[in-house]
Amino acid sequence: MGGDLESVLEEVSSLLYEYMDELLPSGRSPSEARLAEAMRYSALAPGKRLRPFLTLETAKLFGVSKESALQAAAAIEFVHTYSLIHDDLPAMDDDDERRGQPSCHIKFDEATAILAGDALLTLAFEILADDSTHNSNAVKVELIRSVARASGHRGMVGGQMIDLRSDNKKLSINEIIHLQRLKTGELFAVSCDAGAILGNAPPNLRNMVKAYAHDIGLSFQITDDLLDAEAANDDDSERLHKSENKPTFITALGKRKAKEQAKILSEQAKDHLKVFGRKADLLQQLASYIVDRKF
Ligand code: GRG
Repeated sequence: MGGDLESVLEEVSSLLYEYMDELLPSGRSPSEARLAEAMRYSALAPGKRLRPFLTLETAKLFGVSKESALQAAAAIEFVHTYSLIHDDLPAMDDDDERRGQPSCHIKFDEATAILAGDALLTLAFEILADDSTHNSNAVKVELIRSVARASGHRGMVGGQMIDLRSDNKKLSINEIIHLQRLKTGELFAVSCDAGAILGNAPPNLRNMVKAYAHDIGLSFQITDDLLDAEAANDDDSERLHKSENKPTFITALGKRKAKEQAKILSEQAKDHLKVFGRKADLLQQLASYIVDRKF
């Protein structure tokens, strides 16, 4: 990984921590204390903050103000955090650990985890609609529409539904691509699109950053499947969960081809950014980082 990218990802993490800390409820009143504590526990836990990084970097390509970009970045990270909290619940993936700590429903309880997820999702849209996100209502409506679409039945929730129904099934490679494009790809795509929307980018450039995001989204997922497969060999308990019965890129392609495909997608992603020249250097580096990562 390039030194530049490593330090920028660290900067994004601390910037986001402070920004989200301000946006999250303080929980000072006793009636909201438990819900606020659960929201803060999950949202402020150490994630990689890849989606905020994508929003902040694409926003730079289109001359968006830092405040607008941070508003969108924090909102999308809250949507992502809600999805992780709900994904860990016993009714879904049933995971006891997340981001190196007990999952929200283990630390609190299931009802609190469901409500903390719901509250983070709705807080995200309150943030996007805020005056400080953009001075044009038309821009805000387009942003809200795009984030809602990427999160809902045509995006992440739809992908999760297909995933839950695919246990013990043999899916074709195209079906796996479709599932993953919805489950993780659409949120990656809107993380980039948000920067373009806020910067009133022309449709061709919006499409370029979305195409980049879709390619890195798939290469991210293939790498995730490879890391899961390696964890199964190494007995890495946090990663070693119920992936055995799931159709993955590894079950469809085998390890060698999956690795090749992740690299091809990463190179393809970089090609989409050529039009932006050196301004997109960090986004280019991220495409490589995603396939080379070890966690
Ligand atoms: C419950 C509506 C709903 C959706 C859940 C995102 C998701 C859909 C489930 C997460 C399960 C999972 C491990 C998916 C694989 C890829 C992925 C999204 C991993 C988590 O994202 P990272 O690695 O997480 O960016 P951090 O913690 O770094 O933010």
